[in-house]
Amino acid sequence: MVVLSQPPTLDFNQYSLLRSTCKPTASFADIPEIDLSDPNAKFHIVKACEEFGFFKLVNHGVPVELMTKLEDESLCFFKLSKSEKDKARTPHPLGYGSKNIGSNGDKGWIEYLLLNANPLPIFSHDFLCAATEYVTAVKKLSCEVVELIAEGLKMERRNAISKLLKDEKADCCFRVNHYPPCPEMQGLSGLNNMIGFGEHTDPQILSILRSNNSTGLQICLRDGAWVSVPADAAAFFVNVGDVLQVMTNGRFKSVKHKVVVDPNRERVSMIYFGGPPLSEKITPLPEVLKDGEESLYKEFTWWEYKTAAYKSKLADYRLGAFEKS
Ligand code: GA4
Repeated sequence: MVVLSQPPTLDFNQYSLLRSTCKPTASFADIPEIDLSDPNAKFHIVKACEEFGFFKLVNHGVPVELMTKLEDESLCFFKLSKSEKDKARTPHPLGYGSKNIGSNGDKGWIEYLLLNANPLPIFSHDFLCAATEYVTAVKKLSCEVVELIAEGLKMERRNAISKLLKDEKADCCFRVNHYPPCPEMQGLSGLNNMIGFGEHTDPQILSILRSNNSTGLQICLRDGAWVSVPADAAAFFVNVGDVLQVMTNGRFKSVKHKVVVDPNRERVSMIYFGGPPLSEKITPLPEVLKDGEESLYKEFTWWEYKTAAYKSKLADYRLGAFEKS
């Protein structure tokens, strides 16, 4: 395949609605950092999920080369001409996409590959090899993390959550996001931000993100303040998703997050979304409920929740419709 130099995939003039004026966000040094080799990691993870719904994972055992290999392969793809990339546009929602996020009108300064992770579809050979290796490693890591969560919550069934991710019908997906630099923003005041991926929570159980050494990811704290997550290309960042919020009866909160674009630097992030099988009933784990505590949520399957999520707008509070009144 001939690699052409990249013509602009995104047109700045079409993006006026995505330029948000908001206070520059403070870089947040207090993001909980979990060292997986620490024997107390399970307790730190539970605390981080309760306080932030988000944490950074170090000493995770996944070689950095595996990350950079897939990042390089992905960049080779994103450097292709628009018409080449458009050949990978498959029916919604899997395949190559640019500018449009979901199918309900959300837009971002972004192009991406969104793939089913279980199994990965056939793509370019090198990309597929790198993606398979990477996804296998991250899937294993996601199982380790939820097993530590189960231990930290003092659950007898260590595999109560991980068995859902390990299931051959687990509904997991994987995306590589490419946020091209946006030099047009450079001259504008520091109060202007270009939105790469608007604020949202992830619907699944948990998501594991790795990005190149670029900033842009912001998370919303419990008090509503938005903070920037300092970049670390060797670490993973873990998000609690909506399903885990329900499984812990609201003890963990799915974290609201978004990405703003750096005017000068491209950002590449790779995210694994661990979801349960479509038919799985999502209810609070019995071990998590205290005596007499009732579920805050109506009973629903992942299929029902996913279907509703895909009809919603990115920033909607999707769990609202599933809460008991
Ligand atoms: C957010 C998390 C994942 O990226 C994703 C997204 C999906 C999409 O991009 O098609 C959604 C979004 C995400 C939540 C609400 C719906 C669906 C876009 C959108 C407006 C792949 C997912 O599973 O949910």
